[in-house]
Amino acid sequence: MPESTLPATGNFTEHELSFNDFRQIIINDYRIGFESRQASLLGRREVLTGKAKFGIFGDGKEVAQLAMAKAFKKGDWRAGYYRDQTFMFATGMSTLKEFFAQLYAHPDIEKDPASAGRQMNCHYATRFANPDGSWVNQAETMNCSADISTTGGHMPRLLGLAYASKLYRQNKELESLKQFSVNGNEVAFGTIGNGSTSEGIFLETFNAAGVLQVPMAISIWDDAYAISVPASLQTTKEDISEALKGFQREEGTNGYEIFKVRGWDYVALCETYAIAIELCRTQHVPVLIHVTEITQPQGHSTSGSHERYKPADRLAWELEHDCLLQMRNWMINSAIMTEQDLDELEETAKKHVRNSQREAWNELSTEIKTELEEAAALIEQLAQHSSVDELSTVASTLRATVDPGRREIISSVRKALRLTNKEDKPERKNLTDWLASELKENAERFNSKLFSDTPQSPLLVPVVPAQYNSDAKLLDGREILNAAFDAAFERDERIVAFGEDVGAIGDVNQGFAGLQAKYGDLRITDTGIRENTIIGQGMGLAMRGLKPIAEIQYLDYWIWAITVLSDDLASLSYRTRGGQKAPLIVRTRGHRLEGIWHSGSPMASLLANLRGMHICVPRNMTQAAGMYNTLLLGDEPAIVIESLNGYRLKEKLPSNIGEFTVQLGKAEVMLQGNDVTVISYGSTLRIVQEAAGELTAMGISIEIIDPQTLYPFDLDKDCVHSLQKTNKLLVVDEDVPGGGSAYILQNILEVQGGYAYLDSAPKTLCAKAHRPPYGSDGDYFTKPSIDDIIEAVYAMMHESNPAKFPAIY
Ligand SMILES: Cc1ncc(C[n+]2csc(CCOP(=O)(O)OP(=O)(O)O)c2C)c(N)n1
Ligand SMILES: [Mg+2]
Repeated sequence: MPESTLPATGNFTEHELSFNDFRQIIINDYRIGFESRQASLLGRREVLTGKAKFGIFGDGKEVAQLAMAKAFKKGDWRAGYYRDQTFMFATGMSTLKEFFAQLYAHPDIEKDPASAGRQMNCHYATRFANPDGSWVNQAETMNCSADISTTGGHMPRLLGLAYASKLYRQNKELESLKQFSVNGNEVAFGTIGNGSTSEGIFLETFNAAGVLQVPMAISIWDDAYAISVPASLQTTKEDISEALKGFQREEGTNGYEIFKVRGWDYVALCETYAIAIELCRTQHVPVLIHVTEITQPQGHSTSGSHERYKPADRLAWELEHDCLLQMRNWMINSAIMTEQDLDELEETAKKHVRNSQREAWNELSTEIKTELEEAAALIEQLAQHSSVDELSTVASTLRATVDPGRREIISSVRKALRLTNKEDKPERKNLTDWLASELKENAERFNSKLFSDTPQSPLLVPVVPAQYNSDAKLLDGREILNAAFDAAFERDERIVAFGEDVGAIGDVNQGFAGLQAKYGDLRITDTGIRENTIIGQGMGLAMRGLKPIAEIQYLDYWIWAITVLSDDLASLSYRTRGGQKAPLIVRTRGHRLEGIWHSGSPMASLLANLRGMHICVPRNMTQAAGMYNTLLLGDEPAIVIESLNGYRLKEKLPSNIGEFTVQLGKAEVMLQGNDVTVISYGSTLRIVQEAAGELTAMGISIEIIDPQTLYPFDLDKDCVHSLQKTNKLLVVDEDVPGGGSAYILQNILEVQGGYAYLDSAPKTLCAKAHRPPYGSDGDYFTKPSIDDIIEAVYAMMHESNPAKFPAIY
């Protein structure tokens, strides 16, 4: 068979092979491995000569990845890290040219489909979300979830990707969703470096998969180092599979099948992967493949050299045990190829890699040259009609730039426009027009797709108001939620909910009470205490077409899931420029109750770390229910923070509990008033409403606005409309001073332009800077109380009219 007609990697197990077929598969593998190595070598050179910013490569891992690729099938998933280029080439999920396009940060999804130049090199992803919000047929494609740079941070997502196969296999109601799964036969392949197995998140994932028995195959590339730190300082017994032996399944127990194999032994690797993945795929037993004796020929990355920390004998050993060298020798010894033929193959491969690199570079530099030419010409034309001499220098400096980027072009144009801001010339107008259009394109290139922004965005979900029968039942807040969840589970079999105590007892506040009995434990499920992997579990399911609600038991524990929520989930759309999505709904409860870790309202931490997720702060459970209904119809991730002290308050049950929606970003004016605009949300909103009564008695009328969602914030600018009337602003929340309230102020004063309507200083009323102490007295002296609110509003009135409102104290 000629090489060009071969699949990326042939498979030894699929059919009867002649010796020649067998030989060709091996030769093809070697070629892919060798090309990959050349890409690493060339990639490093491109960084050292300044054409790329940073390089981290998969040299030394080639042979193991060729073996792994053989076991990887359509429908399967990868969640890995920056060493996996050979695997990506071998499966056809990436190409050499794309490898270089990413290295050069080409901001075009056609050139770098993984990240459109947004991620460092060797950060892989396939595109499975279409621009119209639909999914690709994942059962027909090989799938790679988008890499992140934080080592180990992808493990929880891996768990979720594997868990989806379990649900698709075991929950027969999902059988029709063929574009996501064929009977749960898909394996989720994970890769991780030996050093990163020291992360808690690895061990958390490892344990969870052992409990859940999901088709998850973790490969550990063990080069005995993590940058400069050796295994002796990383891993108990200096051997991770030895340390994890207790997870080995035994007769009658769950657990793992653990394999150990050397990274330069092609035959053993191929056998191991074939056996391990078959078991994993057919029986849903998680497997660990510990690949030892891996080398790193060029050292960790372009940031330093490994000669600094690896002893001479280790360096010599690495040279000798280079996996490609070992494979090469084996091929010669087994008469698969002669040395001379191998030399030839290698020469051709080198040229091919070089050509791919050049093409990738030229494609980017041609685009940039065109833009540079346009910009320089426009500046020169302006220079001809301008009295500013420096302009021609701006143009000539731009033309002389070595390896220019868009930064230099745009910066030169802006400089030219600054220099000529007193001149009103048509040539200047041409330049400003050109800049405006380039800025628009660059915003698309570098700043777009924080959210999926498809026609399925939750912001576009039609508004269906809650309706009430005349005899609407008055229920506890938790019962309202329970009714909404019941309706949701009834109408959409893709919805699942899980978390600590969510299953059997229906969560600690009983929002899911009775629903496990009704819908089964595959849909409403208890988990271990493992916040990061609860989120990862949800993220993986959401990527595979399910509609998960993952619960973090208390808002204070969000910090235990911050790794996955912030690094992975919130950045997913941005880092793939919309190529992937995970519409996970995170459910939690927070604000005031009792105790330092059960009364937190750390909103600023969420607002800072979760850009890319919607942040919903419903004032009661009806609003929460409407938000869930909205989010379940949309395709973007969100967190909903229910008010801890609201579950037993009475609310009227809407007659359309399963259908009504709450619009995200729509503030609600809770009370009309003229004197002070008070913005609040969640638990404090109710206290503000209570305070309004006493304030009325004091002759003060407040306007109360509930933004309902902090992200997005008040898209119709109702807050500033209110300020136009009252000219006074008070923001009340339970976060620390300068926390969530600062965010709200920034939105109203700066984004909405509210500063123009103020006739006194805007005020915030927040909790104290420390965490809330246990007990009602602790709450009173720490969080904003009704007295605090009344007095804060009164003080503003006193300031503007002391005669009418004399000081209280
Ligand atoms: C959470 C996190 N901590 C630290 C780093 C910095 N860092 C990047 S790679 C690396 C070493 C990883 O070693 P290992 O897991 O053995 O993988 P290898 O690079 O050796 O293949 C470190 C510490 C990071 N990227 N993320
Ligand atoms: Mg390592």
